[in-house]
Amino acid sequence: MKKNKRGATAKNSQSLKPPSAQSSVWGSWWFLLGIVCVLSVVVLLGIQQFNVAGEIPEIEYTLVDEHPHDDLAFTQGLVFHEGKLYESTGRYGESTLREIEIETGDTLRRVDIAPDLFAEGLCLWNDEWLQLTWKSNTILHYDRDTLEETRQTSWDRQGWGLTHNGKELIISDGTSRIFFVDPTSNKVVRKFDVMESGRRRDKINELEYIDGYLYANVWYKPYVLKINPANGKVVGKINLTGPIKKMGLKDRDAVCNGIAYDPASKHFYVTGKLWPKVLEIKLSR
Ligand SMILES: [Ca+2]
Repeated sequence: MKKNKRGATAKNSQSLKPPSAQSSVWGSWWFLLGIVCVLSVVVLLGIQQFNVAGEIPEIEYTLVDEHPHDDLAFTQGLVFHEGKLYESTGRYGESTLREIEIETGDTLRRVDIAPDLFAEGLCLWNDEWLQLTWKSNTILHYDRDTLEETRQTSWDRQGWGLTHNGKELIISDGTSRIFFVDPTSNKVVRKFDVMESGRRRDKINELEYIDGYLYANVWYKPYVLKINPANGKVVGKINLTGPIKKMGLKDRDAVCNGIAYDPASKHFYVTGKLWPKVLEIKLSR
């Protein structure tokens, strides 16, 4: 029998293996299982790391003060100049340019705009206020001191947000695209797409250029983006969800759309369409 069993080694070798050989087979399985587990952990950690790298860091801020704001103002642009706020409000038949006293929210001066124009972004360029219009391919120009309309120039896209970097006008048109524009010809000098975690971020709205960065509202989003103007990448986000909730806004259109900056105090003034308040905030960095 012994001999016969040994003679059948080719077919029954498994059962005839000594215990040490069988345990080495099981050992191989455990070894393979171990490798699979280690690889899984490595892959999971990699995915987690990718997510962390892809997240846009929130910029911490302090709410310094809150000021009254006309809750009928459909804010499209906001600028700080010599201790006052200048605001562009939109909608057909309601569009205005306003000079606002910050502490009271009172409108000190107001220019009513032709009812067929829907006003949008606002900036102060040298001795002129420039005000975009939404779909009229028109930029309105006003005397800086008297607020009298002096002329109109053309812009061949939709107008949403407007600011400048001291050299070029910077315009958003409701897409992810930002246009750097020669202020004498209104010709596009360069452009980029705003990129958030590797994806295009569209509906870029009100703008403000501050200390080498572009800050932007996004239509229907409760935050301000901080954008690197060299490449369009979003590098930070000011989350206004907390103060917005406290205001108890009811209107769906009451969204963030005003960014102004006082370079002396380094305070931001942020508001939105139909908001009852202008928030004065200071960033922690
Ligand atoms: Ca602005």
